[in-house]
Amino acid sequence: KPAPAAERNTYFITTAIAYPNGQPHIGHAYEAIATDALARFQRLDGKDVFFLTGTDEHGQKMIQTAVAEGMTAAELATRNAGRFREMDQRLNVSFDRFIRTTEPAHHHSVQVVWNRIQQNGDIYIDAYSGWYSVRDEAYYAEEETIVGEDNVRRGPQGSPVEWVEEKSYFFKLSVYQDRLLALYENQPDFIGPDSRRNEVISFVKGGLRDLSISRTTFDWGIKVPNDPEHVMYVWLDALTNYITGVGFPDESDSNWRYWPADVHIIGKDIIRFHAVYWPAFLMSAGIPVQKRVFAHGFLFNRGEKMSKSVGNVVDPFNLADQYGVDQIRYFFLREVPFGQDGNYNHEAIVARINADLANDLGNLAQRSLSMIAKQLGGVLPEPGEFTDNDKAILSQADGMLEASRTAMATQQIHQWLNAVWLVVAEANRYFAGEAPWALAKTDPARQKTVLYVTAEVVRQVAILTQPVMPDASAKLLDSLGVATADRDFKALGTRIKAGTTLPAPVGVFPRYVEPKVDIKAD
Ligand code: ME8
Repeated sequence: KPAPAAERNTYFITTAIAYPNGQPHIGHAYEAIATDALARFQRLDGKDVFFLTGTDEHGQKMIQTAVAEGMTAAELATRNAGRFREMDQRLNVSFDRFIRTTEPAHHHSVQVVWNRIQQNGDIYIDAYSGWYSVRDEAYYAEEETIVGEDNVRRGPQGSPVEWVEEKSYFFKLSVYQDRLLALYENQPDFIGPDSRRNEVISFVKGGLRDLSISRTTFDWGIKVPNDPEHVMYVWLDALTNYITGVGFPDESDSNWRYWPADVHIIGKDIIRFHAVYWPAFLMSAGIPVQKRVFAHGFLFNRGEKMSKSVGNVVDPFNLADQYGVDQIRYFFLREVPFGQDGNYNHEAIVARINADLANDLGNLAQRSLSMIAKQLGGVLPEPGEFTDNDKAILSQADGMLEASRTAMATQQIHQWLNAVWLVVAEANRYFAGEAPWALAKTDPARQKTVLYVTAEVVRQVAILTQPVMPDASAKLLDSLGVATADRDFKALGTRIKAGTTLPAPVGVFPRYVEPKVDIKAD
């Protein structure tokens, strides 16, 4: 039995595992970036972090696409899983393990889960007849579907459903209703944000039907033990990745110490699977349930201009090429309150890059560091006695860590960035008010103090922005002469070292300039 988190100091965080039936899109990129920022934050804060991501490769949707593309499901999965991994690498996503549900170890893990659920008396055989959405890989009750004007019956997410009738094993989900409600009651932070929690509670209160957990009309999946005519329902298979990824069923695996997961980061469309089915499966199999599920919102590209003028920038690789990796990471996490839907367009991205990064943070760093380079021989000056203004800005900088921790403990990523940029704005006011450029002649000692204080605030900001902009923050810390060992959050409790010779300052946050369009004369 794993020790409580307080003793363990572990932090296990996951993304959903994507269906590799197509190329990764901006929604996948968003989830990967956000989860990465959360993982990096906890690592810098001294936690022993395990970050799991991967691909969900079985199910009917995969076969349908494979057939349409004239390849096998296995070939399709392999081709696209590689692309998802490349996307993570391109976006600087620091996963510890990339799991594919076609791995033999995962097949074994899911079969062990099945056997345990069966031994617990929660599986019976019957026939399913009802609605199924291949796009969502979900069964829906009749009353959850509606027939639209186009005469197509659709599920609650708007995807078409089809009638399915086949022999199937069932999981006794109905008997878990009270235990699930007790879980939500006793662990009030089990589901975030609150709006999703309420949605789940009312779904469960409405009564749970037993869940069909096997299919017999296709064979692309994990075989049911002792009944190879059946493959398991893809969601039972997929959800189990979260424990396979840390060693299950080998509970002596050193990674098993990470379970239960601290948080599963997912999109709002799959909350039911994570907050209802998954804990019920775990309870039945006698495995501790995860601590929390957090559902982010959906991204929409509303700016018509974006796709027309600059091509298909919805592709995450193109976005990274056009704007820069750190820039898009910053944009999405700052712009969209985590947990809510968000819009993005070219103008909004450019505005964030130029205002927040180039102007506010970039100029502050560039102006103070180039003054140190040009007027103080590139040596970080020794400060004199601090004035009230110095003390005020330093104490605001010192307050960022707690504000950030509080925000990140509940995945309020945007609030962490807000807290940091409030200090950046304040530091710009401080810098402008103290006017160190004018002090070179009138009061050189005071100029040194102001530049020291500014460099210290920039150091703290750069340490705290590493989770969102790993490369740019590292460059900033390089230009401040901060050693690699002094870049975690513990180093926020110290002050920057005076007397260090700094490297020549380099611009870290270029302004976004519209590419020139050639206008042909003819
Ligand atoms: O759901 N904006 O896979 P998936 C934001 N295999 N997030 C989005 C999005 C958008 N426009 N579109 C999708 C699956 N997502 C299952 C998960 S987990 C055991 C199995 C999110 O490829 C979506 O909400 O359809 C989900 O969290 C993730 O991308 C993968 O979606």
